[in-house]
Amino acid sequence: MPTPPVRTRWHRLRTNLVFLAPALLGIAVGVGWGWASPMPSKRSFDVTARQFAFEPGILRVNRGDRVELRVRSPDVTHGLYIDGYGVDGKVTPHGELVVRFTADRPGRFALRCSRTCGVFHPFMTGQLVVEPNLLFPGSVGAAAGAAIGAVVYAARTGRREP
Ligand SMILES: [Cu+2]
Repeated sequence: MPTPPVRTRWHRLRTNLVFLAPALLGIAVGVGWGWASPMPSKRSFDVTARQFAFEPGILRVNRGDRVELRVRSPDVTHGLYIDGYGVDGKVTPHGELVVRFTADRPGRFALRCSRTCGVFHPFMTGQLVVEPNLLFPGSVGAAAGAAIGAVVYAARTGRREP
């Protein structure tokens, strides 16, 4: 019976590769898919616009999210302008401005007050951060890749053994 240990080790390595290669490929495909078509979700923010800041000052969303901003002002009239998204609106004292848009472009975009609201008006800024959203599709891809690897492995061993 010729069963050298070298062959066993090679077989184990090859088994790992059968699992690992599709899993890595799955991650790559998942991340690529994440760039192309992120899973959208709805994100709502209550934003206070006051002299001379937005609260919260940084809004973090994932690419593809449907974003809803409910902006209120406790003092004077302010505006909300978002660079790169063509969003511009006015919020009157104790009024509410509702802005809806889809965060379809990843990156960092400046929020600015677009109505002169006092001496420090030019400093009334914030930031919209749109993350590329790669983690979820990447993990789905890895799971799918590992499943494919398991099926391939089962098919190969099933064929070899009588
Ligand atoms: Cu302002």
